[in-house]
Amino acid sequence: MRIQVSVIVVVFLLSAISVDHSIAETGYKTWLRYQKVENTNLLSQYSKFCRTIFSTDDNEIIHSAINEFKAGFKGMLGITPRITSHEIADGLIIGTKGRLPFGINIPDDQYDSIDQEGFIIASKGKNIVITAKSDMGLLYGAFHLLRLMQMNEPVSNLSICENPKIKLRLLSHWDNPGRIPPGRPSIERVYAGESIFKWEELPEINTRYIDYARMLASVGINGTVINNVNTAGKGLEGWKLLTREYLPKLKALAAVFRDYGIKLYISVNFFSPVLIAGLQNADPLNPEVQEWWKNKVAEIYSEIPDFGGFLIKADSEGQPGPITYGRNHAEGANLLANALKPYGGLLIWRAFVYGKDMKLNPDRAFQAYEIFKPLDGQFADNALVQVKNGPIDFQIREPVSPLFGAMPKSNQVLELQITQEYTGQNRHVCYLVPQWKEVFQFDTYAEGPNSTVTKIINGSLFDYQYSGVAGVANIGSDLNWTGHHLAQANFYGYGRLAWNPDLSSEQITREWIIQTFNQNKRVVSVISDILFNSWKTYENYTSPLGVGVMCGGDRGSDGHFYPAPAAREAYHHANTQGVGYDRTMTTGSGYTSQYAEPNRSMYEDLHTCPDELLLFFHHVPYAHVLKSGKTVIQHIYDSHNDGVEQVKYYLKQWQSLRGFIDDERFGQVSNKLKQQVGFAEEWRDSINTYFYKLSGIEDSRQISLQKR
Ligand code: GCV
Repeated sequence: MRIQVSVIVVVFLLSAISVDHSIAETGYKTWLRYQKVENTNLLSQYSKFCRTIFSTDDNEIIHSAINEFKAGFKGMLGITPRITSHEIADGLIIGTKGRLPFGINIPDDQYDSIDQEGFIIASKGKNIVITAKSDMGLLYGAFHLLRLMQMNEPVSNLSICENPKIKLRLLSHWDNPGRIPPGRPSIERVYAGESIFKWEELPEINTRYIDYARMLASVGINGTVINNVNTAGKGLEGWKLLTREYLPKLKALAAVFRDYGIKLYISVNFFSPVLIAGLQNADPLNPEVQEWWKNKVAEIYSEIPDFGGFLIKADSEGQPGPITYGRNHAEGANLLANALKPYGGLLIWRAFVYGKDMKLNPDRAFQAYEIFKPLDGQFADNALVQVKNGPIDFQIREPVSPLFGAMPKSNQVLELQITQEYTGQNRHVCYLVPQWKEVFQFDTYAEGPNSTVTKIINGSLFDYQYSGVAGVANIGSDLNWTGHHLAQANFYGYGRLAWNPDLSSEQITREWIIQTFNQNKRVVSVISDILFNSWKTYENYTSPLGVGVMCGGDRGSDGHFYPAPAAREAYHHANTQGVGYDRTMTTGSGYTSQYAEPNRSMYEDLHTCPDELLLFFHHVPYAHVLKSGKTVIQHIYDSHNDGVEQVKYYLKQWQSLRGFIDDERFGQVSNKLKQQVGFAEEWRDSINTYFYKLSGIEDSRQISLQKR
């Protein structure tokens, strides 16, 4: 542990003081690499305003901004800027409204157009000015300017006004605190080492926490839930975060995050009053229980005045909840929300609830809506309902959850999964930004056309008081943070989309590649090509046409990595005649009824249901002809065969980058891609054999059969 921390410290120090290209590229610096600017025109343009920084604001967030400028200017230009509070003739001026030097005028209507976290960057004579209504706006402005410079954009005539489009931009860790029993990973579903949060050392702070906070703030994340939503059971100890022993540790982390405008949230256990204080029960209507939560929350806020709030998974997958006491989810949520309310804290209640034993529709996809829709309007105004993007569980392809648009009177959070639990973990490239873009753009028709998910979670469609997006983190203690170098793109892309879901995938991807690698045309084109196609490719060789969960077994993994189609019949309903889950109102589970028109009819009708979701909504014979003209069975064979060829092609493409990027990352990604070819072949063989045996229908291209 100590050794690891000191390695990290050394890497950090090197990153702060040197831009020597010979330094090993570990991936630790992510997109905050600040490589030397080679273009001499740009070098001289940038250097003009980077020698002096004017600032009269003095607080920790401003220090973070200035430190970032120092690191950036040193790396990109070899300049250590002078910081002054005296007027300057040419340089960088940073100041909140009213704290700019005499003679620098920013019209009021420009300030009117930004919100509390927004910023203005403007060229004024020989100066560049960053101004905002808050310190956080300045820090976001600083990261924006540094991004432009890393992208080698001209900065001579700037006039930028930016606001985040979504209020709550959260990261959700599934890290298990406490002493983890042998064999139990310190993070659930992260494939990049152990948790970065070292509970035994806290409140001692290590440098990695600071770099973590920089990384989050650089993409605009403003809240982090540091522990797993599974807080008890099987050796999990997350519930202990509410004990007194942990408060100084939480306080120390909150202080690091505060300097970067990031609020601390924790996941809590519904039975905390019983587990921690030995109360008889945790019934939300028991005054003793209510009092316990109030006192507990008061204790937290006395130490962490800007504490964000609680996230909770209740009555789901073994986690306790209000149902034990005959109370519903809203009653459970309001118990905690009421305790948090006096301090401005938020309570985020997850809607990931399903089960066989709840007298619900047997279709798992049906259940969250069935439970939560009737509770709309009953949640406290500082409570938010957090809904996964799809109705099952972060599959490679699912329809958007019908709960979006169905709860106009309940604040909502969209939950996305950055960590690739079902999408290749740290061994397959699977870039999820294009998938998330589709989710954001999905039209729910809740209030007629153009009722997109974006408008729901930016709060505008239903005028939510609070709303946001949460990404399940893919960060661990590996030096490159995410296990696979290319998985950093998912983290970056998540943050950028949370800031502005309207950014194009192309822009985000280009930004990430140039900052993380370099701007050589071949590098940009090859890596974009691989990233952009990787989602579809993974879908091709694992589970096309919306067929659903196909993985299983443990094989030393976690059951969500290797193919096991026979074990997942409950999800795909394959038999000798056909495949797919009938979720229609006419003959199936009736799930299609949960969508507003025209989505309901579109999914209900076999002929209008999009092919990529066909098997999610319909059970069809193998000979059913798709819109492409192919039969379902031939599509299954072909997509699996093609998927493997696509991965082989990525490997070839990647190998053309030798010498264009650093050897370390080149070699490590090459190895990952070689392994990915093997895994893809295994998926292809397993799935194609499974369907051949079931259907008895030959592959007309004879490819799969020759392989067997
Ligand atoms: C944190 C899935 C995952 C679990 C996860 C759960 C959830 O079931 O496999 O690891 O638990 O979702 O989102 O709560």
